[in-house]
Amino acid sequence: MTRFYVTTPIYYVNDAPHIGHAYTTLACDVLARFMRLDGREVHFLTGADEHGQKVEKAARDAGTTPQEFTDRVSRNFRELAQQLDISNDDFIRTTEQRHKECCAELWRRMAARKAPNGESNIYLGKYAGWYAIRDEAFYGEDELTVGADGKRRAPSGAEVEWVEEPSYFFRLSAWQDWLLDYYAKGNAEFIGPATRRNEVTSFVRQGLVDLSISRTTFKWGVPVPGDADHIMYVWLDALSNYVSALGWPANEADPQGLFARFWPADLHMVGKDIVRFHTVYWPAFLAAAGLEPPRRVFAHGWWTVEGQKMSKSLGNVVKPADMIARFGLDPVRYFLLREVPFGQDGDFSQAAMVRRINTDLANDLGNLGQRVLSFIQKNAGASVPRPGAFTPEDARLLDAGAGLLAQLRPELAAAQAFNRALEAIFQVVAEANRYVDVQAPWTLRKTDTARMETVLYVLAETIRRVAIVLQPFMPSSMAKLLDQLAVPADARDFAHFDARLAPGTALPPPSGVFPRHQEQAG
Ligand code: ME8
Repeated sequence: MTRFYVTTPIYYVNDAPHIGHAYTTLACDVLARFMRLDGREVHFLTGADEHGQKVEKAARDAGTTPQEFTDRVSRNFRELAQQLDISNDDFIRTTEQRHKECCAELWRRMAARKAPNGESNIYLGKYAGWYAIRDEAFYGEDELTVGADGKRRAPSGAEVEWVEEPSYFFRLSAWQDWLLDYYAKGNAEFIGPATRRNEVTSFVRQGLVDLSISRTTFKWGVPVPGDADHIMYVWLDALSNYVSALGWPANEADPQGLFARFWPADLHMVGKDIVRFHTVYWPAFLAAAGLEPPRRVFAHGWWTVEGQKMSKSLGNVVKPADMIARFGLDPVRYFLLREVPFGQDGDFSQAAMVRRINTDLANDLGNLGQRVLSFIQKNAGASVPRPGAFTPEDARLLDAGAGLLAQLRPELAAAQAFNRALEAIFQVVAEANRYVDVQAPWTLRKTDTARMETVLYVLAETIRRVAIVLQPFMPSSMAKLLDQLAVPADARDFAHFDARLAPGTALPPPSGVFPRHQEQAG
């Protein structure tokens, strides 16, 4: 497989971007960058979810029209991508014409085809039930709890309201066996991690009810083809972004078009809150329309902040821009993906962040680079040292570096285990630090300069490999480190991973890549 299509959820624009949104987008960015360096043709999509009752209400509260409101606030998410140095190829907004046309066609195709039980996929009925605007989701009575205030709430904590209106339904109930079959048949990797796969499978096994897919009591959405009294359910609208951004249906017949090249998606990255929409509704919608389902959906865990749920009312929402201003972009990128096993929940704390930055980045990696490069600068002619024969210790460290890429490919491409990938890289960094101490080039300088050159070469070569594989995580710091090793810009991809540093190449004066973080008082 030479192509790779990865997507983030499209975020609700009424919310201010926070560290949770940054997390998902960042994880996708690391994968996109990794795959590009690995020679794959990548399409990386993110965007904004702009329709629905929640956004309509937020616009009203802001005293403006939904269009003016979404034009303004969707910029926050574009800016988030820029602040985080995200390498997305496209940014889709569901209010764009290309998207609305796609939704309408998807609806028409679903309506034109039969469900597996021979009945039509879409039928007109009446919805009477509970709806949570915050989640933009319907709930059954049995899923709700009644609080001390007498209000009914969804499992997410969102308040629900009673809704009764004419509605088109999607015959989800008829897709149950097809879905279970799809999860099982050679698609064990469709839902990750495995705990989520089990949850979703047992949810579907319990039986699916038909899904209301249109609303009549508000206007902010895509009109249902042939019945302008209805607008499409915002999740049907939103999920379609993954194909509308590829130019479907306009380019369906074009073998060179984005759709032919990139669909089905290799990975929809989402948070665990929206796994059901992506692993139950979305593949069923696609199959109903005669399109292929995505290859994989990975649902990561949830960040709390200093032990608490992030919320506007608690005033503890962590803004990525503030963290970047305080700690620097690459340390933030590193911390988020290193701290918590990907897929599990995590707690964001400033103390943990400072610890990671000072230990892993400043002490371990930063110091290694700075020590070795300034030693070469002063004592080895400011150029890549000339190695002699390698000892078993040299070979062991060189092999550890050389083995990294083969370790990372399955961790990232198959398992999305960012923390394990980083752990593997930092094990090599730790070995390199031990090697410097044991080999003591500062002693060799006085006793055996030929051996000193070999030791420095082994170290420089190890730093080169570490920097190459860390590029997807910390692009600008690793560019700086590779500059200091005089690695040409066109020799930084994985095809050049095994190309050794050329002895004698002049090296520029080094400068520290990761300063220690000193907490400011107050
Ligand atoms: O659900 N920890 O948009 P949304 C980790 N528009 N991740 C978090 C997080 C946290 N505390 N908070 C948010 C929607 N996220 C729909 C999606 S897709 C077709 C439509 C991340 O703005 C996580 O990825 O509520 C979660 O799934 C997503 O933001 C929800 O974003």
